[in-house]
This record gives sequence, C-alpha cells and structure tokens, in this order.
Amino acid sequence: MKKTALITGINGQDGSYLAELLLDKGYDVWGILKRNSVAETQSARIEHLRDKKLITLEYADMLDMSSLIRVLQLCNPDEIYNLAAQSHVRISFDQPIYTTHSIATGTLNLLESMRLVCPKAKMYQASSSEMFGNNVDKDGYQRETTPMDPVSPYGCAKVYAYNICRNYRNSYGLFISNGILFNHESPRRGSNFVTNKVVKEAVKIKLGLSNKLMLGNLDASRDWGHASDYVYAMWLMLQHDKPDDFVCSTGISHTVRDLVKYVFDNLDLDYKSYVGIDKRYHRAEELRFLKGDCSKIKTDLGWVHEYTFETMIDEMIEYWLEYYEK
Ligand code: NAP
Ligand code: F7E
Repeated sequence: MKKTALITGINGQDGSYLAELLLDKGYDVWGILKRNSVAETQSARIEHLRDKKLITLEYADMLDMSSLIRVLQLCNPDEIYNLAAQSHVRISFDQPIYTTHSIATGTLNLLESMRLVCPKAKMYQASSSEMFGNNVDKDGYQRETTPMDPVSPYGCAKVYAYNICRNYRNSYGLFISNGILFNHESPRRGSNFVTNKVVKEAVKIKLGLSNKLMLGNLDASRDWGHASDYVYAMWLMLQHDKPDDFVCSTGISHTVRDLVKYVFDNLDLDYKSYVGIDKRYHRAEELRFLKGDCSKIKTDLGWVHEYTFETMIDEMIEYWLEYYEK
C-alpha cells in the first residue's frame, strides 16, 4: 500500500532532496510551509514538484501546535521527517530565542501532536554534529557515544530536541530515530553557509562580477558530505526494525582554507589575491573540528555515500557557472 510521509522544512535544502527521494519510492508526500510575505520564496526549492502537483503543501509553523495537529489529522502519515529549524549556527547567536523555539519547542510540539494524532507513525529527528561542540574522542572522531557539549544556541537547542525525542521513545514506545548528521551541502545549500558562499563568490570573481570574498575563521574543520546521500540515510533509519540514533558523516575532514583553495584552484585563481577576513563572520564561540565515525550506520543499515568532497564541490561550481553564464 502507498505510504504517506510528512516533511517539516520541506522547502529547505534537505526537505527538497528528501521529497524527491520519497516520490521516487512511491510515497504520497506532504509538507508544511512557513508563511512568508513573498509567496514565491516560501516554496522556491520545491517549485518543480509543486507545479506538477506531485506534493501536498499546507501552511503550518513549528511554534503553532494547533497547525501541526491540523496537518497530521489531514495526512495521517506513516512517516514524519522533522527537518524544520532556524538552521544557521552564527545567526543563532543573533536570534537565540527564536532558534530555540523553532528547534526545541517546535520538536516538542510535534512530538505531542504525534502522540495525540498518530502514535503509530515513525519519526525522524534532524539532530546535528553541532551537539558535540568541541568534544572529540581520543582517536580524532565524534560518534554516537561522544559526550555532547554544544557551543552555540543552535547546538544547545538541538541537544534538547535530541533528548526529548529519546525521552518520548523510551516513555511512550514511539518509533523516533535521531540522525546525527554532519555538515552536508549541495547547490541548493543556503548561500550564507560557507561552502555555497565560497563557490558562488569565487565563480562571480572568475566571471568579473565581483573582486573580493570576505570570510570568518579559515582554520575551522568540517566533515562535509552531499545532502542527497544524507536524505537517503534519513529514509533508511525509518525502514529499520527498531528506532535508534545514528551518526551520518564521511569520516574525512577539511579546513575552510582547504575548501577555499580547492574552489579557487579549480577556477585557476589564486585565493590569496581575493579572500579577506571580516570579524562579522566569526562566532562568539567556535566549533573548531568535526570528523564523524559513521561505522554504525554503515554496518546496521548498509548506508554508503556516493559523493566525495571533490565531486560535491565540482557539482556546486558547475551549478553557479551555469547560473551566472545564463
Ligand atoms: P534549511 O535549508 O535551513 O531548511 C530549514 C527549513 O525549516 C526551511 O524550509 C525553513 O522554512 C523551515 N523552518 C524554519 N523555521 C520553521 C518554523 N518555525 N516552522 C516551520 N518551518 C520552519 O536546513 P537544511 O540544511 O535543509 O537542514 C534540515 C535540518 O537538518 C535542519 O533541522 C538542520 O538544523 C538539520 N541539520 C542540517 C545539517 C546540514 O549540514 N545541512 C546538518 C545537521 C543537521 P523557510 O524555507 O521558509 O525558511
Ligand atoms: O560554517 C566557518 C564557520 O555556516 C562552517 C549547519 O547546517 O552544519 C552547519 O553549521 C564553518 C564554521 O556551517 C564563514 O565559522 C568561515 O566553522 O557553513 P557553516 P556550520 O556552522 O558548521 C551543522 C552540522 C548544522 O547542523 C547546521 O545546521 O565555516 N566560516 N567563514 C564561515 N561560515 C559561514 N557561514 N560564513 C563565513 O563567511
């Protein structure tokens, strides 16, 4: 029988890839939209699916539990993917209360709604490597057992959401799994996250449309994968025979400087001539290093990733070259 899935944050980077994956698998896909006064942008990443009437969209907000109940009653989902969040770490220092509401209270609103309306549904929670803060195991990796010590309002809110999901799983026997996902990117990534910012601006410099790229901390290291590989991991987690928590990562870490050098080299540019530092992009507290051990998801769920750091960045460069050349 056809399964129904509800995606919160369907217009986000991950939501858009996940909607495509679930449609490919024959799901009836629903999503919630946060109202925006510019109607065109509230579904910008999923316009191609909306136009063809492949998905059903309803207005709702993670802060408005009545709207979540309304949507759950309408679609009665088999699977719920909770991706909605104010997801920008540096902006979480500017908007700590909204960030916490959208992630912590928002997740609790969804859990209570699910418990009341569809307790047999399975739920995926978008947890984050930002929850580890600067804790690294002795072998240089973060994994499911690494202690959590967040260093941003965003990370603190995600730790609450992670814990309340575990609490509802244990207390009420609900099927809820946390994916502890490390950074994942794509051409659809918001262009104020570092990968897409660097690629987009470097392409503009190459095409003579700009001459400077201002960044923050070039020494931070991240474990970057591709969003399309990571939404497949989300789906796998809900096909497992029991709810559990899984790290999803590539196991390879690069500094922001490595990223900048790779992109500029690829465009035959010397990054040192164009890149400057602007304190505005520094964080009040920085998470310095991320490298995830994804052994558990590989062994238990057979997850593999197709993209490497290089093939992902190459795809992003192609995307922006085509965009500006048009
Ligand atoms: P994203 O592009 O920022 O998408 C977030 C989505 O949430 C957007 O569609 C946004 O709506 C929606 N949203 C925000 N506040 C909302 C609210 N109050 N009510 C309803 N919807 C709301 O993020 P992403 O990169 O796809 O990430 C998806 C999830 O995974 C997020 O929870 C993020 O924190 C988490 N995560 C991401 C990464 C990563 O590297 N990408 C890693 C670990 C965890 P608008 O489109 O209207 O803004
Ligand atoms: O920063 C440094 C910055 O904003 C990466 C979110 O999806 O992944 C993401 O959070 C690194 C940081 O991602 C600039 O200081 C330098 O060290 O691309 P980002 P993030 O903060 O790691 C986690 C796992 C999530 O869960 C989040 O939702 O790059 N950096 N210069 C910069 N970062 C930005 N944004 N802009 C700069 O100019």
